[in-house]
Amino acid sequence: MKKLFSYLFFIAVSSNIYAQPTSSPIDKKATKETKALYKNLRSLMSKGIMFGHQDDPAYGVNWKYQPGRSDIKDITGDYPALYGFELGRIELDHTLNLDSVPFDSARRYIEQAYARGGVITISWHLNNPLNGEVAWAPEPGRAVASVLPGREKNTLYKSWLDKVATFVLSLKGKNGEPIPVIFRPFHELNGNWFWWGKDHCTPQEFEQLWHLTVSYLKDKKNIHQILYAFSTDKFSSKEEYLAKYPGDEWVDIIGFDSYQRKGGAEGNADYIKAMDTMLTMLDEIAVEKNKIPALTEFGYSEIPDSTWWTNVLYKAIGHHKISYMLAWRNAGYKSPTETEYYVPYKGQASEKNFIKFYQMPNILFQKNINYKMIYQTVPLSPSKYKLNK
Ligand code: BMA
Repeated sequence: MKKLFSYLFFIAVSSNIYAQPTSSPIDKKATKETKALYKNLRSLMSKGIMFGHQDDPAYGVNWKYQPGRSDIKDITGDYPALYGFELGRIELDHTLNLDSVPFDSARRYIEQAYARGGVITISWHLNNPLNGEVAWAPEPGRAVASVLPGREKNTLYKSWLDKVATFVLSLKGKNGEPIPVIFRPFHELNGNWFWWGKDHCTPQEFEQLWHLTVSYLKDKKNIHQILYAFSTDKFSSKEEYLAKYPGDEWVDIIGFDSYQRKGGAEGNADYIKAMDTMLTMLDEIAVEKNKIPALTEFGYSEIPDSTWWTNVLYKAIGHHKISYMLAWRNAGYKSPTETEYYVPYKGQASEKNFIKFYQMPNILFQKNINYKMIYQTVPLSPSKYKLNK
């Protein structure tokens, strides 16, 4: 009897949100690799946070398009565990995305990363369908409404989704299987800079836009290799976070984007506090809604603080259970007044400290994962499979 009680107690304490057997992607027809990814994103949370980088294999601060290269690899000898890619301008049939990455190269990088067990997430800074300008040119009250069913830009918007669909469907593993991707459209929706932003549509309109997008890709285009990520910008309450949440049946992953903009001791302390507060709220929402939490974009451009990785970032996130974190792109030189990068390159001030961060046992890179652990179904108990650390 005593044994039975201790067994029941063990079951009770060991069952947590990271191992809920009932949870599965919102797409009931998700491919087997997509289901495995979903499950493993969840179960790996008990080991740590997967580290990701936008456009990592495409370019770095002082280089572009050199096969196999990565700023992270230059420093650590290792690749990230997760990669972000961008589809902006695919809607216009361009061959290069808005950051000049050829879509054909992005496809190749995705295939290579997938073969290593890397996780892929895709953003889409799509143009404003109403005025034909960039994503950052809102038409308050009109642009989101214009693409909804029966409205003037609905057909145009669906033709844009057709192009996204063609790209996603072209992503294949070596046995011809569809490569799973985490699609994160309409991000930072609680800010006002994008045409889908806070004051530019009602919650109902945003919800309709989201539903239209997901059901078009999933049911009309029959794409079953997508996990859908909902991601806001920084937020100050759960109510704010959920103001335009499109519903549990429409979202797999929940996250937010948060950048450090202010330097010095005060800037560091503010960032730690803000991140910690937001991650605590995100953790709670994830438990309540049974969703996978992630830090969908983060960074401190040019990382002027040489100990930022362990003294600021790790302090803010290290004790939180999140599936992954995506550092934004190492664009490098953009103009005489602007340089942009979020992970160090060789010789950058925070390089050594990044290596320390890389060695933290709960920060996961390529060396901590492999194809099997991510894309093949494994027993839910993390102790059943080996991490390399
Ligand atoms: C922004 C900047 C831009 C880029 C855009 C989309 O944060 O990095 O240079 O065009 O993201 O990737």
